[in-house]
Amino acid sequence: MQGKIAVEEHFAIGATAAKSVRFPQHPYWSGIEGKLIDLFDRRLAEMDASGIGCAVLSLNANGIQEVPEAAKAVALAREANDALAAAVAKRPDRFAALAALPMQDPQAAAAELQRCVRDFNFKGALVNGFSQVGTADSAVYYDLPQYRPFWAEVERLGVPFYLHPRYSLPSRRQRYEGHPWLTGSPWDFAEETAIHSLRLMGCGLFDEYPKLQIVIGHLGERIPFDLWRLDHRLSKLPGRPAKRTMAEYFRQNFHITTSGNFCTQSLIHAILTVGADRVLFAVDYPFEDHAEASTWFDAAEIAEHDRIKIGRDNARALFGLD
Ligand code: GRE
Ligand code: ZN
Repeated sequence: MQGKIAVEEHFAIGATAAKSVRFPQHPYWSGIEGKLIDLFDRRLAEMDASGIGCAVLSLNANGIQEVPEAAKAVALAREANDALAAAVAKRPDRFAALAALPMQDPQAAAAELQRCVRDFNFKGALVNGFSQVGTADSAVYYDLPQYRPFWAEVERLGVPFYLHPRYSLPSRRQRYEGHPWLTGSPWDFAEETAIHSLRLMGCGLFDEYPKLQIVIGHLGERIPFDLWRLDHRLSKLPGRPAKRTMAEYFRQNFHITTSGNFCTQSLIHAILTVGADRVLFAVDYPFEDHAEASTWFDAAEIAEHDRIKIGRDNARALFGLD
């Protein structure tokens, strides 16, 4: 399929690039930094070769979220967003942008999103999970009451909020003890992002702001597979603030992307769970390969009209792309 839009595509600035290199000696990881920094050469050539017309760009993880000092987080987010705005201005035909946000300071995060949408025509925000706030060993989630005014502003602006995975804190990983290979992208990323999504659903946020739209990657961070059981078991338990079922929130307030999960069975399950209007194509470059994602997606056994929606039209509508 030509003219695809890919919506979870990462770049880095000097201050964040090296943070994504987990094993510097490993051939896969040693190439990541250069690919994150490059926006126009290799990236555009690979997009051309894979039928990707437009990449919606976002800062690499953990990005701003791992900067405990709020003032530093605010300054770094500004720097990253200014750099991204300058890059997109060079190729507005090929790129769109999601803002990095200093969630350590909810008011500053709302102001930065407002600035990016108003001054740079950014299409929304991408935030890398919980924020470390004040001290490195802290994890603050956005279902907490101090974020309600932030969410009010997101709804008012009418832009989507992409909740992206991040590395969990070593002090909060007891269940992975002795098995470090399970941390990060193979398993923990989805677990972390799923829990954060469920916290947002269960806290009543979408009762207060029913128009909010959250985007999650990796074909739903495992939520679709367990959604029925989640509501089934919750129906027998008291004590959840939200008014409706988790499935209702998931179908009305979430979109799912194919980033880094090129499995046709899971794609079909995602379509059956939220509908073809809420599934979007993404690669997750440079952690994933443009060609591998596109070869899979272009031939996946789904209806052609769904391929056009998922590959392009849903992203156009959700992010307001021309
Ligand atoms: C990411 O998307 O941020 C990411 C990583 C590390 C491995 C895989 C991955 O940071 O998708
Ligand atoms: Zn990603």
